Amino acid sequence: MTDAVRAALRAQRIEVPSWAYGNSGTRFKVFAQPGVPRTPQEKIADAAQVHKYTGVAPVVSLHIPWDKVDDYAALAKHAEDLGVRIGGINANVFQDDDYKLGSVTNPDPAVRRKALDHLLECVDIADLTGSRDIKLWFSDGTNYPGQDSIRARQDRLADALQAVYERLGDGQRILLEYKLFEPAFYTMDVPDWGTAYAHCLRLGPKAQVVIDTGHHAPGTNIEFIVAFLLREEKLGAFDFNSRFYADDDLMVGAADPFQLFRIMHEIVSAGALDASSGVNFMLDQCHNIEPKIPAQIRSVMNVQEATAKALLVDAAALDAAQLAGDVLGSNGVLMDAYNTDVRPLLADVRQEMGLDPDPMGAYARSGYFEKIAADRVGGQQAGWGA
Ligand code: LRH
Ligand code: MN
Ligand code: MN
Repeated sequence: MTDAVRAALRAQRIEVPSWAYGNSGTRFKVFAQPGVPRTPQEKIADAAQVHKYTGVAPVVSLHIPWDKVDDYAALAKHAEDLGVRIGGINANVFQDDDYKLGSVTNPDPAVRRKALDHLLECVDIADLTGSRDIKLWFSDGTNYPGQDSIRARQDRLADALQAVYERLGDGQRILLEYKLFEPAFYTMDVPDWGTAYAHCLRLGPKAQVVIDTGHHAPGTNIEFIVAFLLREEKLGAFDFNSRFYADDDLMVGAADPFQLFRIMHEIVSAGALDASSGVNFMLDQCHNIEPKIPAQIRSVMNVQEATAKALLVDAAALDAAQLAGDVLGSNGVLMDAYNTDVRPLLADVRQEMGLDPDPMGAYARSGYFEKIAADRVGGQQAGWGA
């Protein structure tokens, strides 16, 4: 039992976002931090630090054009030289003036063409970086009743998705992300998992849904969505983060570690933790006021802790209690696992992996922060408040 848990923890993989290392903030203020990366290459170098001290975060997502470079194959090589690789390519059709009324659902065909060209460019980039995932999130929607046809916008969305789907190479897939609101406040064109699921179902097996944990109405039962999509083989990935109110993009496991455990329990009990399941565990966070590399390390550790607890659930006892209709017994099995202190186990697993048992301390002692703070002047903004 413990051997299997340890092996699963050693094999776990978490993908970090390049944009977590840049300066970020809210629409009120972006706070500049010392040592922040000036280039995509430096963002990847920072991400490599997270992997160096956790051993389970060897993949970095890019966001285009935030991470635009002339030579993507060279960027992939740079990542490899640092011991990591490039993961998902995140499209960005939300920050140009042209997209005021939408991107792929815009009533103007010229704007739709521009947006689709960008999505196709992201597939080209994925070819160069060897990436499997093309991740699509659309800020498209409307603010006022009557502003545009809800149905026509769905048609335009479906057309764009179909064109991207047809361009996918072997082994590539579309990951479609939904969001309840923001920036649009009346309708979003992909507001929820049901809409994303329906589009992915029509497209085919190479289209799956992304669950960004911050993109739901308060109180939404996210683990139900996880269980449902897994059953339909339509769960492609997570964008992990925490929220107290809306799309807060705080550190995963900070606001509600119990929710994270419940999500990981669904993953573990469906056998979907392993990379072969195709579920990609990504972080999508912004560290507006806290130092960024340690915040990413902490986030990875939070996911590991929730995973370790989920792996400790006594599946046989849970099964027996559930089949016996033992409500309190089955809940008790789950809570026993959740209330276990897994930090000593994880410290041990890290030592088995040849790592320092204390990733936060090891990074702080490494001197990396002092070095980047001295070397890097004029760090980049992450993009927009993400
Ligand atoms: C949208 C979102 C999406 C973007 C990211 C920066 O709120 O979650 O994943 O790509 O933020
Ligand atoms: Mn997201
Ligand atoms: Mn978001």
